[in-house]
Amino acid sequence: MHVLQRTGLLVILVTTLVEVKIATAARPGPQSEKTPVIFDTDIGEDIDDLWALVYLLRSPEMDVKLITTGFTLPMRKATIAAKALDRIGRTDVPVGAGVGRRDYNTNYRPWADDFQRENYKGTIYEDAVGKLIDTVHADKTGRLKIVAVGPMQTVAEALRRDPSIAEKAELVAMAGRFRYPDEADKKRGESNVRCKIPEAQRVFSAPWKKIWIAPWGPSRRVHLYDERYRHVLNSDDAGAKTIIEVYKIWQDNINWAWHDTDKESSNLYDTMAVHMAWNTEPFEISPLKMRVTEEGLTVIDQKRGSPAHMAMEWKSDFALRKFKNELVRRIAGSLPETGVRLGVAGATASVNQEQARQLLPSGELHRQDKAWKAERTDKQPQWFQLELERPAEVRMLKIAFGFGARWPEEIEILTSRDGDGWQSAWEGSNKTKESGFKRFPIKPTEAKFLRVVVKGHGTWHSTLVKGVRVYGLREGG
Ligand SMILES: [Ca+2]
Repeated sequence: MHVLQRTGLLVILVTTLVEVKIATAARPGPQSEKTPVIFDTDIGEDIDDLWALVYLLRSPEMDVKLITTGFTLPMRKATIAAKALDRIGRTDVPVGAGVGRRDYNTNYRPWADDFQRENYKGTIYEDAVGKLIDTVHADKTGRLKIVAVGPMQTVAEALRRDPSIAEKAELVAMAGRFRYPDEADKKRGESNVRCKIPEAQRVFSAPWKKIWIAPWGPSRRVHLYDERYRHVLNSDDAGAKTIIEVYKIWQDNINWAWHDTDKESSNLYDTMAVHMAWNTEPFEISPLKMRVTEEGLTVIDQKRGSPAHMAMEWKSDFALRKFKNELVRRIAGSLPETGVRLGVAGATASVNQEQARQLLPSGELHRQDKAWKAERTDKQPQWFQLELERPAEVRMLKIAFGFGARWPEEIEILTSRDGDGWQSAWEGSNKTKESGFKRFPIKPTEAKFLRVVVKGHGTWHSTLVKGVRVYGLREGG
């Protein structure tokens, strides 16, 4: 059992270690160094905290100094975090039980109920608040971030005990809601803020070095429901397996949302805040001022609010997909490089359009006499074009050429989001004389349309295409 009270000795030890580390690792400069992080979570309520925790621990940009829990059953939640750390081999990260009511169940039950603190290899502090304060003051990098993804009682209590911590750390919070398409939504607000309103007011009015906010709207869009989810579901990775195991238990425990755990994740709000802590690139970030109202709503208030960097939206759907790829890669290992076969809705061509329309969308390997044919002409270039069922990140084409008088010597593959603007994704010569599908790996590109331009035929031969298949990562099952 490793429940430690704060002692002077420990503080001295931690400080000494930090100083030694700084002295030996000062060379590469601040950009190449890890960001120290305190992760404050209500793990045990929603399942997204567990995804966020695994993602955080798998992010080499971050150095997790402490995990603190809160909202309800803080010690039970600390043991949930500890069991997760044990499962993924990260018992080096200390956990602390923070502030919260004690008469409640967790939605992960009975997952951590049999967990023996006495046998736990790592450290669980009974006073997360004190440990949080110590950790902030022990930081010598000046880059410490508190990533808060639950109702903020523990952070608020730390500020009450020692208001000076705010000036030494940045706050990154999954919190708040700033857009209400529906009037009725206004009553609901966002739960991390609404559940503990005075605490949220205290946290957001404190003079943090910076405040970063991942609000409800864009964070709600983190949802896996395609081959990305299936990749996590089928992964042998200990982090992925732990997430899926608890996700199924969690789904059985809750009655406010239903997800088919064989097909999709729930909304992974908290993962956005973790991502924001090391990479703000995918977000539209507005420097605004915000405050928490008495009713627990978050509002933009340029006069009375606190300055915050608010990620009001993802820069693009592509930016969101890129983030999801990274999330999945870090949790479950690399996705299959070429993705899966994508549905083709239609085809057209510079010549023999009807032939292209009938033959190419199927992805079948057609007989030579059924192939799409370019014309025997010097008119260049000739092409066929595919329209995908929905936009996707395209990664590979397979094309089966037929035995024409000569093979097309040059091929260019172009991609387009709208069928108007085109960009080159692959260009080269096709020398092989294989009769089946030949692979053309292309740089991952978001596209709805693909055009294959065939060059090098002339009046004495034509290009024959017996089939074409497209591979990549798509949105949606
Ligand atoms: Ca949470």
